[in-house]
Amino acid sequence: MDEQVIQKTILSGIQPTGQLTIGNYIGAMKNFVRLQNDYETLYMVVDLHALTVPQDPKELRHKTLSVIAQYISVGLDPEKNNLFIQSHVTGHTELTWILGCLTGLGDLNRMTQFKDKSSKPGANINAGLYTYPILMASDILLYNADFVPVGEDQKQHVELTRDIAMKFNYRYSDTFTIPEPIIPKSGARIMDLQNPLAKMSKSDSGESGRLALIDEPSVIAKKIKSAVTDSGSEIKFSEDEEKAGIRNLLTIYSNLTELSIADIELKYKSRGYGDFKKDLADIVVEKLSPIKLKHDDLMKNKDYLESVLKSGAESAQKKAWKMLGKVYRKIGLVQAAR
Ligand code: AQP
Repeated sequence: MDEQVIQKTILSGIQPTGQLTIGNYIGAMKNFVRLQNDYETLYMVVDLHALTVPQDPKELRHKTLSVIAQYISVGLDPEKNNLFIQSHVTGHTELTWILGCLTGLGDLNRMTQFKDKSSKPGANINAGLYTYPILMASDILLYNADFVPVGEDQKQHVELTRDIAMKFNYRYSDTFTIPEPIIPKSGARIMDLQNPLAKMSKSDSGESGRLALIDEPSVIAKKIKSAVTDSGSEIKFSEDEEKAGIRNLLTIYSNLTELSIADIELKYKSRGYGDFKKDLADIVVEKLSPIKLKHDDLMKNKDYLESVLKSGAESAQKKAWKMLGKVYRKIGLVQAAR
């Protein structure tokens, strides 16, 4: 008899909190695409997470569909991946409550993303922002994900997920798979073009600090041209703080061309920042233009997007209910008569 090959599960999500950036692409989505052929994959738009900061309802609806369109545009095949919206599946918030009862306040207090977001002037510090990592743990554990492709900023949340899963398994017997993050070796933290000491972020970076996947080519060229570098002229990767700008641009260049940093340094050995930025702008435009075109096209075809979301959510829901039922039984909730 043929041995059945059990595929490992990959899960990740992106918040519809703004236009997706080249940081989201290099840090996370590039890996989503790379992994789609060899794993059972679930990629969500985490709209419930987005509610941790105030959202305009009409814009939120638009941005949520736009993220799905961008998933498809960067190369995720809806036939191979479960693409869905988090709020379309029952179970994420239910599991959050249960895991919340196992999570210590001390653990949540350690989360650097909460500290960063809540320390910003005028921050809206709500309970959701604080408990966000538990919702993320639920997203992952609900599907028994083995691997979670994320950028560097989400590593701590995946580590908390592992701790919560181990705590649950210890208390109630083996239930959850202990997930591992998949973080790219290069590009796990793409920096803001105007402030290369801060992460490029879809909601925190200013317009000229972030490169959106669906920016117009002329806008991309302008943003790269005005990216902060330093008073030097050598195209060289250095860990020095004052070289953060050129280091970031080299990282973007390398990730989009698959050329090594050493090869790029060699290529620009006797050339200046101006030449380098011009070439980088061309490379980024060449990479992003087809993504934008496909995205714009898909956004005109809402029926198609809805059909993708329907089948993605249906298949995710089956898995979610199975896991939620198992968790309810393990913790002693009486099964509802059906
Ligand atoms: N600058 C970045 N470099 C590399 N990876 C990044 N990611 C985010 N920014 C960078 C990764 O993208 C995925 C989706 O992120 P998210 O939507 O869950 O929210 P985030 O991590 O908080 O990213 P943003 O863009 O900064 O969103 P907002 O503005 O809403 O806070 C994650 O895997 C993340 O690591």
